[in-house]
Amino acid sequence: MELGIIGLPKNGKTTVFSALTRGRTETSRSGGQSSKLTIGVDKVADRRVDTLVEMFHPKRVVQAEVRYVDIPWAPDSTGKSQGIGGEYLNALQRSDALLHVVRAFDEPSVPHIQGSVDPYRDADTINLELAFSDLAIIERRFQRLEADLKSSKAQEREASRREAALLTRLKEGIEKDVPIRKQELTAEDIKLISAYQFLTAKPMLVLCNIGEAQLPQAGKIEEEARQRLGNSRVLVATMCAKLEADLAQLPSAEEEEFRRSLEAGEPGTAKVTRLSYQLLGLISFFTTGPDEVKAWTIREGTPAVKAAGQIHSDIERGFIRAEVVSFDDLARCGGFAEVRRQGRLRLEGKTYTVKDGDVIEYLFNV
Ligand SMILES: Nc1nc2c(ncn2[C@@H]2O[C@H](COP(=O)(O)OP(=O)(O)OP(=O)(O)O)[C@@H](O)[C@H]2O)c(=O)[nH]1
Ligand SMILES: [Mg+2]
Repeated sequence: MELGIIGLPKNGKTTVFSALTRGRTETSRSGGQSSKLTIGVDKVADRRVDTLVEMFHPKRVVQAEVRYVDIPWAPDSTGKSQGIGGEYLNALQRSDALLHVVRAFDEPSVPHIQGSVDPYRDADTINLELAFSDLAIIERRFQRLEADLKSSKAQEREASRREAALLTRLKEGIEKDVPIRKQELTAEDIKLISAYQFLTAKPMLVLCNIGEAQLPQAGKIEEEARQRLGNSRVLVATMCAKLEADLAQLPSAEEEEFRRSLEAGEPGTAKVTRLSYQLLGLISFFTTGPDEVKAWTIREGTPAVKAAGQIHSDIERGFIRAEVVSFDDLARCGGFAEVRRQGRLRLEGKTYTVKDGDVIEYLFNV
């Protein structure tokens, strides 16, 4: 899973990025001085993995990972409706979801480019830029389709006509301020436009970056932001990015102590991962053994045979059955012997829908 961090200049994107990746940067792709994408990885903390490790003492532990891309906002494009271009656009298009940082913190030493702090105005500005970008892509595609419509083959003309009709509908929606993610689309529509990676189609997590002094009001700020910006595909959270970035540098025992004394609540990384999984409809399943305990991330509703393909295409191809126990049952029993004795180990076939927290052993034959 890859999340692209966006937001106006000096809204705290890089601070959020450091908090989420604990300052561990994977790569930094640089194209000129002002344009720079930084990529980092957060290993998803999951208490279930910790329990499995205690139970199996494996040689290796593989946690799930979330990749974050810190995407600087090109300052001169803001408000000029030129749309987003180049590597920024590519990075945004590659993201599974957008992590939209809006500034609620007040800090006189860091003046806001608009002269005042207003998270809703900032959110509108960015959302408008995303809309411009989609409109520009649609416009370019229209030009191509027009040429295709003159094609000699009736079948191609028909396909182009259908696509043009859909794009016209999307365009009219965006112009009425309805992002694509809120428009009604059939599964076929979604397939047809998936290659365009429209930015307003992407699920979004709006992260309201609050100052330390606002921590006591975090709940209230979050609720208001949720009312104004949230829906099923736009989740909203508050985070004190500067504090979280500082806490992320500490050893975990100290971090917990500080967190408690500052009443800083759920760690920012945990909050963002939890909401991103929810936003993208992702769940985790686990494989265990003396060699390795590993967390796998899949979409909700994935059948066992497809989930097997994540591990290895051979297992998907040669699938015989899956032996499944829920994490809760396994933890309660303390090991597979007891799980079997209590009859909690289920034999499941190809079409079994994997549940969050399933511990799976695949039997296969190639
Ligand atoms: N007081 C306070 N300062 C913050 C907070 N978050 C970020 N800052 C400060 O605001 C400044 C800008 O933060 P960055 O994280 O660099 O913001 P950015 O969005 O990455 O900025 P650009 O990359 O320049 O667009 C830095 O000096 C941060 O220390 C916060 O929650 N509270
Ligand atoms: Mg930055």
